[in-house]
Amino acid sequence: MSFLADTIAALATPVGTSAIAVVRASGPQASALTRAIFRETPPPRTARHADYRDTHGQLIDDVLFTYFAGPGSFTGEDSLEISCHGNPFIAQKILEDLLGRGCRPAEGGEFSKRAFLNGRMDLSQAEAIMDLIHARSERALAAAHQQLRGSLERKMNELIAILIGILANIEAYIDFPDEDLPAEDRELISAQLDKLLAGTRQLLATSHYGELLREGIKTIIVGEPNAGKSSLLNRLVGRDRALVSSEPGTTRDYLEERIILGPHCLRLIDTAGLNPSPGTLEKQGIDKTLEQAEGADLFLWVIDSSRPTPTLPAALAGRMTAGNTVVVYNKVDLPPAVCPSQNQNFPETKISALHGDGLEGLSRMVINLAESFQVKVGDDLIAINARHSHALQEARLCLESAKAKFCANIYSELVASDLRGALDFFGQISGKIDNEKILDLLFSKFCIGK
Ligand SMILES: Nc1nc2c(ncn2[C@@H]2O[C@H](COP(=O)(O)OP(=O)(O)OP(=O)(O)O)[C@@H](O)[C@H]2O)c(=O)[nH]1
Ligand SMILES: [Mg+2]
Repeated sequence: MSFLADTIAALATPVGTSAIAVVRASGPQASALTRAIFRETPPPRTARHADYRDTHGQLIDDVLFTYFAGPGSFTGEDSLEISCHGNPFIAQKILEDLLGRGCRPAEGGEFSKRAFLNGRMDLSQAEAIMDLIHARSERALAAAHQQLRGSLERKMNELIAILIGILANIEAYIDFPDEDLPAEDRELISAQLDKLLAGTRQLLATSHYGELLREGIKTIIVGEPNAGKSSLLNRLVGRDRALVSSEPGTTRDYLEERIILGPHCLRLIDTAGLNPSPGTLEKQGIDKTLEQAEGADLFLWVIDSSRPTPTLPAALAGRMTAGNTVVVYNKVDLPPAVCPSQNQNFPETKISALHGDGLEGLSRMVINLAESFQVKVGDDLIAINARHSHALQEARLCLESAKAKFCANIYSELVASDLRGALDFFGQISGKIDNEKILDLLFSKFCIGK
């Protein structure tokens, strides 16, 4: 493949001033390059300290370099990694020198793409590398590590093995149309189809959790004006992010901040207070609150405990359940009004956003709710992404259609054709099908040098 005949080079660390910067090259010329620049090819995976001189003998920097021999390297090819001082000017000079010696600039994700093409990892593992780089929380990191170590790949292989077993069984009878499948085979195939569907649905059920891990749990702070919503946001964020004032209706437009709570990442959203008789501008703010509530995963309902308890608009209340809401009685430093419990089922807690009391209890409750969003597949923490979800939904449709046809005793050819469709969609997840488009789309999302 001519694509792999090139030796590619790129900066592997962000552009900017730092202690060190890493430039790397990968491809058939890596070994010759190492010898040409450093006058030796040391044993693989052994760091060496040396001067880096350009082709004119001009010193660029003293560097640490490591040579990696294919096929046991990250990309599966011979590679060279050079750690220089973290001055973007130095890193650029080294990169330019490598290009001058015959390397080509790497495209975004090209190192990982080569790792995939050289069979060093499947597509789900390549994606896990991207998840690893972008993980914002401990849990997201754990899921990325598990995927990188093949949790999703193993599950998919399991499903693919069952599917191929059924296909083999059915296709054996296609060549003999006069023969019916024996009753015991029909029962077995039916049970295996159910198992496949259950496995597919189980993976699909992790899709939303995957989104929460990658984007953060969308947590919306709601309540009546002046309840202390912005004060709570500021407490949780740890700085004065939102305007706070004794005047009701301070927050008009919603604002969002990411925070880490225990092992979770939250997209915390402060909203306009729900005033039952708002002015025009306030009304617009409230509409935005309701809009935000539509896609919210978690609600913090802030109530001013020194005032009579308000009720929530029905549109909002309809989205809130004991499984996604914490009722936060705020201003407990003030004498309490007589307010009955809002809902026996909602977890409740008391805080003073002004003085910072009760925040640990609130955090614990939020973490508990966030924990309950996690979906496990066996012992593995699997959280599929949008691409996997799309392929699995298509596979599920094929399997459902196959099952319906099989039960209705429709020609085996049609059942087999649906099953082959499902196999193709399953194959998309590992990338073990020939589809350039998927590859280009996926790896173009990586950064240069990865
Ligand atoms: N005593 C006391 N006052 C508080 C507490 N929390 C907030 N306040 C005060 O209540 C007032 C309103 O606080 P905000 O945080 O602006 O309330 P909000 O819910 O964001 O209000 P809107 O944006 O208008 O909907 C301010 O004067 C805060 O200082 C609390 O725990 N105790
Ligand atoms: Mg506010």
